[in-house]
Amino acid sequence: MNVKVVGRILQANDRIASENRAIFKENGIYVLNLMSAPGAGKTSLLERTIQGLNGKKKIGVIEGDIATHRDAERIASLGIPVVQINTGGACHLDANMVREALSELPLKDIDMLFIENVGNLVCPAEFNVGEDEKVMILSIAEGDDKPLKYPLMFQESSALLLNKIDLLPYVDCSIEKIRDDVAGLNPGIRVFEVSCKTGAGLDDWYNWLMVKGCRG
Ligand SMILES: Nc1nc2c(ncn2[C@@H]2O[C@H](COP(=O)(O)OP(=O)(O)O)[C@@H](O)[C@H]2O)c(=O)[nH]1
Ligand SMILES: [Mg+2]
Repeated sequence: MNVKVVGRILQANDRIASENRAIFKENGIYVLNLMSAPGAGKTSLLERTIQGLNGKKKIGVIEGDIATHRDAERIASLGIPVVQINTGGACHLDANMVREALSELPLKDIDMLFIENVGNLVCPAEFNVGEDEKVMILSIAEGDDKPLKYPLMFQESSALLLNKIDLLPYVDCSIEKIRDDVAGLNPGIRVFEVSCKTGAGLDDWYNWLMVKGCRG
């Protein structure tokens, strides 16, 4: 019985996600669903990326959090159109929440939309919201056992940013182990080693985005 109920929820979500996808296509918007555990660096990456792309793409942002408008305020201070969704307890964004946020964004003036999902290593990967790509951040401070313990998100993502590499001297984390395990789960995934604090490694990420965004 439970299985049927969950099946129906996911089907309904997928239907709305397809409608979102049609809206994105109609407006020529390339969409990334950014996922990670809380604190891995999603908002920091967005701040860096907005500056790094330096107006080459017109960026919009949807912020998902259980509570507060703090992340939206960080993005708005950079002059970027942003909508905050507060899920009020839900551990992920779904397609319907994103649909409602779209009416608050100037869609005609956006060509790359980042959706910062709720911090959680499991649920966000189960709900499509109409994105072109799922992108994941794992900070090296979270430990190198995470890909095997939380495989779905790594399997669903087209890119993985290993963030906080400036902390490598201070934490026990093998980047080689992460790379090997992730390659086993998802051979096609693109891995970037970055620091949103120092800016290291981010140029490759910006280039990847520009290539993807032009195709999308
Ligand atoms: N040392 C270090 N700290 C970082 C880096 N990226 C983000 N942080 C810090 O990690 C914390 C969480 O970052 P935030 O972007 O808010 O993560 P989010 O919860 O995934 O959006 C903040 O205190 C950031 O300053 C990094 O590359 N290196
Ligand atoms: Mg955030």
